[in-house]
Amino acid sequence: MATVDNPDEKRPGKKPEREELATDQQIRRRMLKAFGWFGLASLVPYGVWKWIRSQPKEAGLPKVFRKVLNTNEQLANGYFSNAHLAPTFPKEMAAKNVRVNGKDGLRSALDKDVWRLQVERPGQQPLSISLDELKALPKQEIIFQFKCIEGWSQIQHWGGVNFAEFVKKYQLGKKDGSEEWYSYVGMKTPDGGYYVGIDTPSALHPQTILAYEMNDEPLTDLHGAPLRLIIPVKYGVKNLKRIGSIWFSDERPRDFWAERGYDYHVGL
Ligand SMILES: Nc1nc2c(c(=O)[nH]1)N[C@H]1C(S)=C(S)[C@@H](COP(=O)(O)O)O[C@H]1N2
Ligand SMILES: [Mo]
Repeated sequence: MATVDNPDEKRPGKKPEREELATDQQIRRRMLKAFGWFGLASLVPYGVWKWIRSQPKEAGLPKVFRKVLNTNEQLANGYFSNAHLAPTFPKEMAAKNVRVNGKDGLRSALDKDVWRLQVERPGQQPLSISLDELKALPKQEIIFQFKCIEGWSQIQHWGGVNFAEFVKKYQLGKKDGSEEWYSYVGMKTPDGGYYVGIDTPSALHPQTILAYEMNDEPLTDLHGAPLRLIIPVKYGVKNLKRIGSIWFSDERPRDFWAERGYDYHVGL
């Protein structure tokens, strides 16, 4: 979004609106920026990059990106959020007192010793993954401006596993025996009290992580311990805290705030 660098332009308390989206000129500029592959590639772990690039191509773009060009809604949301990198900041700029917002799905106690990430897979047994297994994957950190649609933003520092790396490691997201991706990822808290749906390209964006640390410490309960989603190309609402389960699907997953009138994609 044009407003990414200047959050003050956002109208506090209002829902994000389509007309904030780009002019033709901005679109052309962003296309250049977006598909300067070399630049983008340098930010993604090499193995993951090779894997995304090796996807079947349509008109010169890996299908997973091309797919989001196909409808206007996704042109407005997934496409740019996928290609555009959120600005990052030096560690010293990260907030020490990190805001807490939203306790849906967090109200019951959680036994972190028995917690495991459930991954539902069509036609297969669910996977059950421990935090230690996730921590064994390469750690990725990000310091970026977290934005809530209620009108506040804050520079925050998170660490965890790159989501695309996780998907690759556990061979998720593609339809059985094919190279075709499911369109969405769904996630919910263990008690089902909060849930989000995310278009696959945004989930595979190089800055999307499954976070288990904030400011170099394990997550606190109110920030989503033991594992939360950090997806800088989306507003706060999509950054689900306390992930219980994850699944890929072509059916648009239920989304807590979309059901309460917000735009489903709420991309930046
Ligand atoms: N489980 C759960 N995750 C959630 C929410 C929530 O209510 N429950 N609120 C969302 C909203 S609106 C925001 S802005 C961020 C806030 O994350 P924070 O509390 O770490 O600042 O969490 C998101 N994830
Ligand atoms: Mo929010």
